[in-house]
Amino acid sequence: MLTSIYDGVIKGDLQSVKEGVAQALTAGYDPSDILTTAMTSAMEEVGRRFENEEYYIPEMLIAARAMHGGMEILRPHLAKTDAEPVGKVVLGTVKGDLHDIGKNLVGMIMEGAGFDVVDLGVDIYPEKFIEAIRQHRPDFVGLSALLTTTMPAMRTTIDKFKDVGIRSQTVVMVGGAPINQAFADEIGADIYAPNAASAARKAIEMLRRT
Ligand code: B12
Repeated sequence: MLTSIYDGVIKGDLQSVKEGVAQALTAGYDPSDILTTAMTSAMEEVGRRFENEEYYIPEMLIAARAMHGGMEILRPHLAKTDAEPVGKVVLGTVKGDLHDIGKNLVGMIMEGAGFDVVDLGVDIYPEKFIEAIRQHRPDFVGLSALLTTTMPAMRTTIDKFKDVGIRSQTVVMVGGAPINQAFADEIGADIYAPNAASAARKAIEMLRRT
């Protein structure tokens, strides 16, 4: 069953992914297993094919659309709804970058861990992050970047937080495939997490410490 979801994402077959996810949930598969074993691993394969020029932008786009369709069905199963929020996070993909699957996953997993999530979307300019921080007063601000060319926008965003005097009260988390701990340290981010589960875990650990 998970194989058919995996194949569906790779082929960009939205209908079969949606049906596959619904069936797997009914059959009692763990939602996070469906996500990692069948879906995110399929996106990795899509990336590999793109790199090898077996796939081009249209194939990547339809795979992403299929992934989104499946995630929408999984979302309520990953997210808890009843408990009081443990904290608040503002999330966005930085300026110039349109990739949102990873960021959405971080949002879903953090929601599941009890966070209130304000998702600003993609191509978010520093000014928009600043506006959201002032409005929502989050415990964490999560910046996502998937392109090496948009990694510098993370630094610019953090620098703008300093310029307007909100850096010290803002805990910045960064992530995305090209990001690592060394880069996070270099740009002065507070938390780096390589995946959605560790993002939620690290955020909770930090809240417990404060
Ligand atoms: C799908 C995809 C697209 C889709 C995006 C659809 C969408 N709605 O997101 C489309 C087709 C639009 C696209 C476009 C482009 N893409 Co693209 N894309 C991908 C692909 C195949 C998958 C990305 C993905 O969703 N991965 C799955 C998720 C689950 O993983 P993830 O994003 O890494 O997220 C996890 C962690 O990184 C982390 N994380 C992510 N964000 C955050 C945030 C925080 C705060 C934290 C703590 C953690 C965290 O947690 C996540 C979950 O565990 C990758 C290849 C790859 N393997 O990454 C290429 C890739 C990222 N794309 C690439 C390129 C080049 C492009 C384009 C420039 C192509 C072009 N010539 O037009 C454009 C750029 C458009 C733009 N301005 O952004 C390159 C980037 C190369 C580079 N060195 O920068 C890649 C690596 C492909 C490749 N191998 O060459 N792309």
